[in-house]
Formats: sequence, C-alpha cells, structure tokens
Amino acid sequence: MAARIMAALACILVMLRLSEAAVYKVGDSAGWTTIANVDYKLWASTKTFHIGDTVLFEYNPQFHNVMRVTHPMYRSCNTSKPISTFTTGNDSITLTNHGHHFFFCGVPGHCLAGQKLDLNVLLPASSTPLSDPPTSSSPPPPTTIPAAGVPGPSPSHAASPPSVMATRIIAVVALLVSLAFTNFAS
Ligand SMILES: [Cu+2]
Repeated sequence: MAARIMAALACILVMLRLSEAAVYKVGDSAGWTTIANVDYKLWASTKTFHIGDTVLFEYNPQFHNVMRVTHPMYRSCNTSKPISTFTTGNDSITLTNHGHHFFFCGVPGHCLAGQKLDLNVLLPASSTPLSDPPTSSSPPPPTTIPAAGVPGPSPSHAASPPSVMATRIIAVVALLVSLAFTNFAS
C-alpha cells in the first residue's frame, strides 16, 4: 500500500509539472534588442521550455520585429519566407509543440548582429525519470524593468504564482491524507 501512495504521489507530481505553464520574457530586462548585446543563445540555455510555456518578445516595433523561421533560414539569417511574423512590440508566443523553435529579427543586419533565438521545447515530463528532477530549482520570474521613455509598466504578470503554488501544495497534501486513510481502512 505504500507503493500505491508513492505511485499516486508520482502521478500528482507529473500533473503539477505539466500544468505549470511559465512565461519567459526573451532577454529578461533587456528585451528583444541589438543594443544591449544580449546573448540569446546563452539566455535560452538557462531556461527549460515545456509545451504550454509562453515566450514574450518585448521591443520597440519601430526598430525590430520577430520572425519565426526554419532551421536553414535561421542559420543563414534568410528573411525571405518566414513561417510567421510578429510586429506589435509585445508578442506572446505559446509553445505548442516540442523540438526547436527558431526566431530572429527580420530588420536587415539584426539577425547577423545576434538578434536570433533558438528554443528547444522538451518532450512532456512523463518520459523522464522522477528520481532526478533537473528543473526543480528554476529561477524566479524576471522582474519587468520598464525601459526609459517607454510608457506603461506592466507589473501584473508577476503577482499570482506563489499563491497558486500554495493552493496546489495544499491540494496534494489533502489528497495524500485521504489516500492514506483509504489504505488504512482497506
Ligand atoms: Cu531588430
């Protein structure tokens, strides 16, 4: 019966991880730009992307855009046939499938200057061993620092995670307690 509780706990943990969709602001406080010399490859390597997560590109649309492209286009900074183009300056893109996602800025010269991003979205966690959770110590969500001259700070999206997490933990504990009781009764 201890094994049953452990199995139930494992299932719950997997469900918790799958349901936790994260929002990643590309480049953190620097955003999507050429002037801050952001190493987007390094930025992406510090994150673990899952299906359902969102990447947010924040930039001045007068100077930049976002193109999603194929791998060959990404490598050669070829802007001729993007899969899709985003131009609002505040583009949220939800990652709906696993594997590599390639983006760059389509303004001439910007991709060559390093404004390009290769995200690797991992397969669902159910296939990974539970004994070694490498993503459990993920960094806190990036704080939004409004750039000088850009109006409208948006501090809203950093507010809820702790309380949501607490609610989930309480739900898990309650479930475990009820499981333990049913096992004692049987
Ligand atoms: Cu650009």
